[in-house]
Amino acid sequence: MRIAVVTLFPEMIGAVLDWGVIGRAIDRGLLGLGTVDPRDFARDVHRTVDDRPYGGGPGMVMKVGPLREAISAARQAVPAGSPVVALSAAGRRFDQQAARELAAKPGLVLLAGRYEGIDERVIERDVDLELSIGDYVLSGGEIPALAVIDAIARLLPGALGDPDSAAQDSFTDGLLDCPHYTRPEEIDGQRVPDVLLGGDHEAIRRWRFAQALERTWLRRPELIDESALTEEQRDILHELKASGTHDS
Ligand code: 9D3
Repeated sequence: MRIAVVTLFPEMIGAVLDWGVIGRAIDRGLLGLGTVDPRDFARDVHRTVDDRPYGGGPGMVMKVGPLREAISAARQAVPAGSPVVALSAAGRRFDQQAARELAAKPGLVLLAGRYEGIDERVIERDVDLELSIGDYVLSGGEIPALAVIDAIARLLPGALGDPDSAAQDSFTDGLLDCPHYTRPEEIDGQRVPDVLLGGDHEAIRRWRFAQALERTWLRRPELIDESALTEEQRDILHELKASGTHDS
């Protein structure tokens, strides 16, 4: 997959993505990443990329001219059929389902806005989809673009070094993670749960699933889709709901 990010702060993108899973995906050639800076398409002496909003009010708006030219350049850098996705606080919420859908595309143009926003005519004509990463106010689209790239890159086949990691993710897909422990077995009276020390892999599998389900039920009950659970999993959920010992 090839991703081109349109941004006034290209250094923000490279600085984060050279590391870890994404850096490896780039090294392995699974992911190609570039940036296009609208300022490089501004022709005036001040290289202006923003202007005052019609109708007045605070802040500035990203101008159509340099932004459109930057988007065109970005489109040339990705395969045909790659959608243009704007990061916007007013967009549809980005979630794991959206990550899976975007990971199946041949490429993406990600448009990270600054200032109060982007001239609406760019959104109307040049943008296929607007995405938000959550209901809080950030100062621009670069951090959301990084979040979207990270979520997509780790879904690319071969991106996770250990093929088991990818399979593990689907095991508790849509649930919160179970607790994790490593050595030592005991610190200041805090012990690793006995089941994890026993080597009964079926018991461990069931314990981890029950933990994930219990946490999800307590913290994010709206994530649980009972119809997507197996009969064994539904039984664990019903025991959990009946027991009422909800103290974790
Ligand atoms: C205080 C400014 N707001 C007035 C109602 C509008 C606003 C403009 C620009 C809010 C945020 C931004 C910059 N944010 C993004 O570009 C952004 C974002 C976000 O702020 N939160 C969650 N997801 C995203 S995606 C892009």
